[in-house]
Amino acid sequence: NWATSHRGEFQFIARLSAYYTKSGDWYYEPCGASIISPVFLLTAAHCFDHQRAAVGHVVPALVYAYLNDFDTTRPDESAIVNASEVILHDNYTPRGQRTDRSTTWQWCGSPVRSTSKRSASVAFASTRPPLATTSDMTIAGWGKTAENAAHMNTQLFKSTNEKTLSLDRCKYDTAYSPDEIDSDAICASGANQFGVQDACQGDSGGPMFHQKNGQFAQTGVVSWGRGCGRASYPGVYARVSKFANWVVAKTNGAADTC
Ligand code: 4AZ
Repeated sequence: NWATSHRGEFQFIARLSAYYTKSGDWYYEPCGASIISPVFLLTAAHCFDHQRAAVGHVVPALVYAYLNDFDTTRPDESAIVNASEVILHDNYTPRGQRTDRSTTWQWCGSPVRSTSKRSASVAFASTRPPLATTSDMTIAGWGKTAENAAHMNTQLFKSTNEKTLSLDRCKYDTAYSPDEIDSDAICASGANQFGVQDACQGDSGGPMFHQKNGQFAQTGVVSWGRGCGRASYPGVYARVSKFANWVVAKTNGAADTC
């Protein structure tokens, strides 16, 4: 069920604010993220689509993360960090290049290196496999709670009992066409007797996770889906186990140096 979390329940979740200019106007793109080391956040590459220059890297000057945030109207100013580096996965293809499948290429996570050590005081989400030891996952974010909602939430919401689907089930037992779902994706459905709980716009980049031995382990990164909460279209997440080695390679050795 979608429900408000309580302050401090998921200390490894951060909220991203990315500001960018287009045709002289300023825009702002909200996303979720997870804290995976003292200085790295993991999020979805497509959160940086608009900042991706023709040469293929982003300008991180105006990327902020609110660590362990809860109420967006009352942020902890001391827990705001500025990204010093944004690392996009090489296999990531920005949306817009294939207009008919505009949302199917959003699955690669990107760690954001923070310039602050502030996050060392909060919990980390493990991205090491084995991860999907249970199909009972939780997602959390500030995104819309329904496809037709007008606004994002000001408080961090959570949906528990998200069930992961096998790759074959997602390919063949949903309304997606099989070639939309590749092995780097993991689908999850939050259908229950109350309806369907699903990630939605604004949740992108945030974690799908479960708790194991008192530790949060992250299995997915909110990526895309056809609409939100449609019974035949489960949420699609980046499959973290497929990127765990990449995350380690990109973050090792820099974890203690800001
Ligand atoms: C989005 O637009 C988005 N139902 C994220 C997740 C889902 C749909 C849309 C999954 O960021």
